[in-house]
Amino acid sequence: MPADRTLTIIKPDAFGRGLAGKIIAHLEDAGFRISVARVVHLSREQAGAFYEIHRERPFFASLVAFMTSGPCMPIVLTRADAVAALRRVIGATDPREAEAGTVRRLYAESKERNAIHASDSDENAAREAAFFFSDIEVLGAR
Ligand code: FUP
Repeated sequence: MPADRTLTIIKPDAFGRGLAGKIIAHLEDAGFRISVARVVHLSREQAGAFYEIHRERPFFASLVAFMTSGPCMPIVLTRADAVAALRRVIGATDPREAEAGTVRRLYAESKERNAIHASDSDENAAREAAFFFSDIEVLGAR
């Protein structure tokens, strides 16, 4: 995947509260454009596979329960320097530590129910985009 793409997920807390539109507008205002998007309700197996890297962490079971609690919205976004730019826009994992004006500061409820996911490297962006979308969906328009 080219370095100008990243993967976000509007998580079940934000999606269920009807905040998808506001969050997408926030991302578009920050210069991102939607490449491909869908709404999915993850199974426990799927959520566990997505967060495989955290499987041994104490919060893993709770995180999987949260991520399977309702639909969420994975989106591939494009922008120059996409991965780093999106990390800045979403703010710190814990909304109490997130800077004013960031998505998590505005919309997150807690460190777990934190409204939005963003890939943390180009390598993970490619892996995470491939988790939700086919190559044709991600790269077809290029
Ligand atoms: P981030 O990249 O900011 O989403 O944060 P991490 O990769 O550190 O964590 C992944 C997800 O695990 C977070 F979005 C929320 C969840 N998490 C918890 O629920 N509790 C914690 O103590 C840390 C992370």
